[in-house]
Amino acid sequence: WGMRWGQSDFCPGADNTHWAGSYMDLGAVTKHSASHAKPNGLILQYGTAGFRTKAEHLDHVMFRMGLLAVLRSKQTKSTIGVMVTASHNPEEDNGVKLVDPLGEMLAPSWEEHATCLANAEEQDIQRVLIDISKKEAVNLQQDAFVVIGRDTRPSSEKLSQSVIDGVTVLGGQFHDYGLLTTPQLHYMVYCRNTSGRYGKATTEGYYQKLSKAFLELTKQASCSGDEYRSLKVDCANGIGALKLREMEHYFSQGLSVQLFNDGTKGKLNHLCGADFVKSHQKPPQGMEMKSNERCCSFDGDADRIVYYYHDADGHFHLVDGDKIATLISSFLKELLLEIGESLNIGVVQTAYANGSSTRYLEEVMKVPVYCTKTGVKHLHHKAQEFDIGVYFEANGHGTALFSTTVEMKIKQLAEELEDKKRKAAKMLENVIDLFNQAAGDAISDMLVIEAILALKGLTVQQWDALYADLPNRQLKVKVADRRVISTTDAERQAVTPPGLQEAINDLVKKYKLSRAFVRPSGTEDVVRVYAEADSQENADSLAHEVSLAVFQLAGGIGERPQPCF
Ligand code: NG1
Ligand code: ZN
Repeated sequence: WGMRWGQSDFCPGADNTHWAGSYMDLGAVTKHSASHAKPNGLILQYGTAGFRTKAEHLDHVMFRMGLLAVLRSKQTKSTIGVMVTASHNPEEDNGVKLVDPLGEMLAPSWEEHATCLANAEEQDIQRVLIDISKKEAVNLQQDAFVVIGRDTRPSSEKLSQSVIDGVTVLGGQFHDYGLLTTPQLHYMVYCRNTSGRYGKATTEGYYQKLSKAFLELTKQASCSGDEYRSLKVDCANGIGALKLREMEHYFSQGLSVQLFNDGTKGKLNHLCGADFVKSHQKPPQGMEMKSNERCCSFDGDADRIVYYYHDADGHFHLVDGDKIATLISSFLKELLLEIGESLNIGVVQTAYANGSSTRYLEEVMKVPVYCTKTGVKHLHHKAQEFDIGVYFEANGHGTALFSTTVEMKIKQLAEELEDKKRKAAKMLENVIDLFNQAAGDAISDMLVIEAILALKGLTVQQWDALYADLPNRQLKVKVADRRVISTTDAERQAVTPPGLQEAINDLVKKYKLSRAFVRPSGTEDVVRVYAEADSQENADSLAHEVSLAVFQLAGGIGERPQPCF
């Protein structure tokens, strides 16, 4: 829920100072904590992407997340990750999230501990640490290991030092990877906790694993010499630029990338990056686009990607996360058909998925589609239920997960089957290696997409033509307290405030092929409004009318929403 000012709800805890004091140097914690003091009255919540707010308010949170990471590491007897980033948010913001042992988002009960610890007053810190240790049966004698990564924000280096301070004061060991994309940090954590089976826990290991799989795949593409493949990449002036530059020569035989917004001039996420392109539905500044050229944008920490192009008439076409999911799942489905194994495949989306994509997946491709709440942890979790689970948010955050059974089966089949099937099984083996199964990853997704396009001989226009997106619009409304809006049915229905859902229903009825929903953002202090309809004009007007209903019924503040299109 981002940031509030006021009094924090007190997190209870018995006084066990004596017991814990023999394993934690609580005196040192208190002393160090004082140099990472919490601004008076500031209350933050561990939201869908950890803590996020203005960088200047985060020093105490970083220190405390260092402490928490040590406890989580002791409890899971595994390496825990801490990533310092605010993704697509403005450069002045920052954030922090913890990464669990298999590269996943932090478990929900620990999100609560994180919130509690972040909001504790100075004199309560010892007690909160002890309380968490007791509740979670943390063996304080256990060793702890934490790995840390950060994005390119000016504030990130100092903030990651505060994390390290927290880790060391509780006696934890650490490795600071320095600058990393968010998905690279997830990868490192996953590698370290699977004794290297997933890969080597270095950037070099990451580059090699992905590039090898990519080159194995693309060398099978039966395209002629004219198909020297190239792609323009808008790096949002972020970490993606640095890492793609480092990696580029590992895969350049299969793909040449041209980097824009590489951070040498522009400001992070400013008028560029995946979030800008998706929400404004226009190209980023600083990119030279020729007609029909394939282009893509990363976000500020390189865990999202969207594609786009200008057609011959100069019209802009966005190829978003939904179309990426469609391309990937149809490719995987075809491979499975060739291999002849009845493995189940499912696609996971959120309410933001374009209605056309859901219809196409279900009706044309006959792939089961599931809808979860916004936030990758929900999608990731659902995707784990399938042999092959493909999940994407419309904004371009997603990946594919393969169950251990699938991985083992495919490895076996790649050795055994007759020629054609073996080839398909080998291909799937490489596809599995190319995906970052710990988190959505712009670099990995980009290589997957490029490999599929090459193998299928598809242009970006042909890919885009799979189905036509329904025109849609996303808006934000400012309200006094966005918690007055609660939702159900994977956020597609508003339960409170009273009358809001009825109002939305009535508005939706006025338009054709229409749908609309509202939900409180988990990363910004706003209510998000989404609408789609048969034309852009209608989608815009429906979104505007729903915004007005939110403003009236959910305590809007500031100026009334204006029709701005
Ligand atoms: P919120 O602010 O809760 O809508 C946004 C994105 C999510 C997810 C998170 C984390 C939209 C509509 N929402 O969440 O999909 O990516 O940020 O970064 O794109
Ligand atoms: Zn991101």
